[in-house]
Amino acid sequence: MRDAAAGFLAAYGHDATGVWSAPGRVNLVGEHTDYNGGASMPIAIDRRAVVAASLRHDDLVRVGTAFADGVVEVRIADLADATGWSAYPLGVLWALLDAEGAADRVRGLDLFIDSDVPVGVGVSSSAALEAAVCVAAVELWALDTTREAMVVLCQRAENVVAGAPTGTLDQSAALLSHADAALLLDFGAGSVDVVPLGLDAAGLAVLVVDSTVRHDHTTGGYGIRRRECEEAAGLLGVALLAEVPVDGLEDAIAPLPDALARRARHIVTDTQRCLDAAEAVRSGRPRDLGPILTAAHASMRDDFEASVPAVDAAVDAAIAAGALGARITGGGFGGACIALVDVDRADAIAAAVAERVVAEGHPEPVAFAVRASAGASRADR
Ligand code: GAF
Repeated sequence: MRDAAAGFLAAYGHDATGVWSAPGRVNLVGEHTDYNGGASMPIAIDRRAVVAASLRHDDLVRVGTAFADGVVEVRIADLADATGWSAYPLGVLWALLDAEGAADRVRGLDLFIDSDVPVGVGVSSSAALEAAVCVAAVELWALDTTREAMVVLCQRAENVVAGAPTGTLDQSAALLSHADAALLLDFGAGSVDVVPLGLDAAGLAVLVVDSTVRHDHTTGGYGIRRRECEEAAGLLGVALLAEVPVDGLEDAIAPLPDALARRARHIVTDTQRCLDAAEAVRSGRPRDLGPILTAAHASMRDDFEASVPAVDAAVDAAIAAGALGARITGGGFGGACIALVDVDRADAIAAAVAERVVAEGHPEPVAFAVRASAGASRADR
């Protein structure tokens, strides 16, 4: 927060009006289910994007950041033309003003962004940035936009301006999360339930192991999987794959080509795993999350084919070292796995994973523990 405020002062020569922040996320289970009408169970993490911001007296928007040189300047009327990293913050402002019909009655903004959410790891650095900018702009422009509406606006910015065909999982986690709790998101029903986790009380921790293999959802596998899911749904005669019941699943998907059947199986079974995970936690059995995570990894690896060897190696190594369960988290095609561990074993498991993954010829992974944290908020009050 101090760095963002200091960066703002250095860039613009005066203090910001306020500082807002939003978290990255770790998805405990339920992957690629958002755009298929299924379920997910994410936590917001204690790594945040921070934006220092002030209103201007004209129609200019300026945005600077600690992770790129220079300040990008654009008129409010031209926000949708943003490219590169600035497409995320400026795309959010465009989507917000477009939805509120407010482009001709607001003044410009000065923004300075900093973040300790690692990029390309699969912990939603982009949604954190979008959400932080969104809550700042909504407050400075005195708009009535609800958190639920912000989720959709941030997704729209990412889809339209940044060009990544993503769902609403990450933005939901960044904007709606509560400390020490997961969210149970049902994208079919549109419901959001807060599920207290009790991990501290159970002596458990969530470890993120970054494979350092980078992914990019604006290109490649993510969009291909999305199209495969749409094709499978079309062949099965459902609007969204998660409408296929888990009972009788194998018979239902039998007519599909093999790859599409496996995509469908992943979506339906991962949605069921979310319900099982929420039930385990609500019944005071958080350790039972472990096998659910490991089964979810096998599904991402074998049925959805969205894992990579370095992440598979980290998952196997974590389980061999005593993790209760482990799985790739996020969209896949690189990124990180999470491991559910006894807190007093976290360091030893992280070290054992690094040793074995390197011995198997993969890059040295980077491990860090995360805590379930609150969603976007003003940070200087
Ligand atoms: C990425 C996307 F942004 C999300 O919408 C979601 O589909 C996720 O991959 C996979 O669960 O993070």
